[in-house]
Amino acid sequence: MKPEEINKRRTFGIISHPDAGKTTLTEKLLLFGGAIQTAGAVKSNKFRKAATSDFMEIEKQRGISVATSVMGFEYSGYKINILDTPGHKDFAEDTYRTLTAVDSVILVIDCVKGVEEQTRKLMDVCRMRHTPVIIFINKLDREGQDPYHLLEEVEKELNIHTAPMSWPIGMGKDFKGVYNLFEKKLQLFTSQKIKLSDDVIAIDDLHSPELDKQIGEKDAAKLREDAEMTAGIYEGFDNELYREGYLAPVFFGSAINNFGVKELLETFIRIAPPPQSRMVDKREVLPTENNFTGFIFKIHANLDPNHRDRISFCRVVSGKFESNKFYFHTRLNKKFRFPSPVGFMANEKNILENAYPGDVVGLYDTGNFKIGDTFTEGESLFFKGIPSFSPEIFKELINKDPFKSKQLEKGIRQLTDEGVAQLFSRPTDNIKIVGTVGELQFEVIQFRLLHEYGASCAFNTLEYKKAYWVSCPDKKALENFISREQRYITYDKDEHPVYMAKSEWFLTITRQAFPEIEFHTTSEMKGDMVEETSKK
Ligand SMILES: Nc1nc2c(ncn2[C@@H]2O[C@H](COP(=O)(O)OP(=O)(O)OP(=O)(O)O)[C@@H](O)[C@H]2O)c(=O)[nH]1
Ligand SMILES: [Mg+2]
Repeated sequence: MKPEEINKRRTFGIISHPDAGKTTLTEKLLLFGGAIQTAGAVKSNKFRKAATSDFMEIEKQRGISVATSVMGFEYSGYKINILDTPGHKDFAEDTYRTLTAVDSVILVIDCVKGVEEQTRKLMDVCRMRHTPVIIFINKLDREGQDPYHLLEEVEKELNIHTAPMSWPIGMGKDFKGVYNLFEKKLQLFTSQKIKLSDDVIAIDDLHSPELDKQIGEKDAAKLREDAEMTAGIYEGFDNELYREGYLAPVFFGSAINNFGVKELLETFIRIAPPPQSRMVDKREVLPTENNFTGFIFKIHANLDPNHRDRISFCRVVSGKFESNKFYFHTRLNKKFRFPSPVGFMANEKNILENAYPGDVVGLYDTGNFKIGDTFTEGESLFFKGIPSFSPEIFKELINKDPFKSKQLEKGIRQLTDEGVAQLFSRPTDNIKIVGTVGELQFEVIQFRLLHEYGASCAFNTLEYKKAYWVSCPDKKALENFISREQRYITYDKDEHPVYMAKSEWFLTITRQAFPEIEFHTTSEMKGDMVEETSKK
C-alpha cells in the first residue's frame, strides 16, 4: 500500500444545527478546489426530486437538507472528500452514520444564534469518538454575538477547548475583516460571492500605523487590545490536542461571501488527520494494510432520477479498492465484484478504477447490502460502531392506490433499506408499520414513494412509543409471550419479533409478567454490527 496515497487524502464531515451554512460552505470549498467554476453550481443536498416542476413541500417551506452528500476535490496536492450532512434532528441518523466514515469534522456555528440544540448533540457524538473538530463561526456579515461570548459558550456547552486562529474586526454592517493571529495577516472583508478573493495584507507588527490606515484608528485599537486579550485567555493551538479531540481551532468568516473560507481550508490541509484506522470486532484495521477493507455507511436509491439504481456508499478503510475484483461480503459470506464503481468528484459521479483509504466509493447494488456491511479480501471481520436508533414514532402505512401495491411494497422496502425508517409488519391484522425517529421522515417517505415509485400512501398514527426486539433462550417461553401479547407483537424485515410498547409503564408491567424475556432497543442481537448510541 503506497503511503503517499493515504497521506494525500483528507476525509471530513461538515456538521451543524440546521441552517448554519454547511451546504454554503461546502460549495465555497469546492470553488477553491477548482472543482466548480461558479457558486450556485452545486446542487445542495436539499431534497433532489425527479424532473417535475413542483418542489417537495418540506424543502420549499423549510429549506433543509435531508441527506448527506459526498463530494471530492483536489487542492494543493491533496484529495479532499467532503461529506455535507443534514442538520435537522429528524435526519440525525444519517449524520451520525456519516460521522463513522470521516476522520475529522468542521463544525459550523451561526454567530447570531451561537450554540444550538443540535450542535450540542453532534458534538457529543464527536467527543465520544474523539473526532478532531475545527470550528467555523459563520455569518459574520450579520449582527451576531460578541466573539468572546461565543467562544465561552462553545467551551462551556460543547465541552471543548478553543484556540481562535483568527479574530473578527467588527461585525454585521461594521464587519471589516479578520486578523489571522498566527500568520499575522489582515484580511479585509469584501463580499466575493463568486470569485476567489486574495486580498491579504501582512502586518507583522500590530502597532504598525498601516493597521490604522487599513481599518481606522478605532478598530485598530480594538484589534490590538483583542490580540493581547486572546493571547492571555486562550491556550494557543496544539496539534496533538486537536488530533485527540480536546482542542478546536476556531475561524471566523462568512461562507456566503466566501470570506475566511480559504484560511480555513489552508489550515485544514495542514492540521487535519489523514485516513485513520478503524476498529473491527477482533482488532484494529490500519489504512496501510495491503488488503482492501471497507464498510457501508449509507445507502441511497434513485440518486439519479434518470437511472433507477441503488448506490451503497462504502468508506475505504485499508488497502486499494479495484473495480472488477471480487471482494468478500462478510455478513452474507459471499463474493461480489463491481464492474462500474463510482467516485464523487465535485457534484458529479464518475466511474473509478480504484480507490484508497479515506475515499468513498459508490457501489451499485440490487438490494443485497445493508448499512454496516463490511467488505474484505477474505478475512471475516465486521466494523463496529455504526449507530442504529430505536424508532419512536410509528405509523401504519396505508396504500392509497390499490393498483400500485407492488410499487408501494418495493418502494418502502428499498427506502427502509436505506435506513430512512424501519419497517414492521403486524400479523394480527396484516398491517405495515413504519417507524422513525422524526416526523419529517414520513414526509420524505411519502414524497419519495410517489416520485420515485409512483405509489401514493398515507399514514395513520399508532399509539406505540418504542420498539423492543425480544429474545429468550427458552423457545417455548418466547412463543408463549408472543401469543399472549399478540396485539403488541410485530416483525421486522428479517422476521425478528419486536414488542411495541405503548409507554414506559406498559413495558415495566410486561417485563414483570414475563421476566424470562429479554428486551433490546436495537436489533443488535441479530448479530448485525449495530450498537446503540444514546440519543440524549
Ligand atoms: N448572512 C449570511 N447568510 C448565510 C451565510 N452563509 C450561509 N447563509 C445562508 O444561510 C442559509 C442556510 O444555509 P445552508 O448552507 O443551506 O445551511 P445548512 O447548514 O446546509 O442547512 P441544513 O443542511 O438544512 O441543515 C441560506 O439561506 C444561506 O444563504 C453567511 O455567511 N451570511
Ligand atoms: Mg445543507
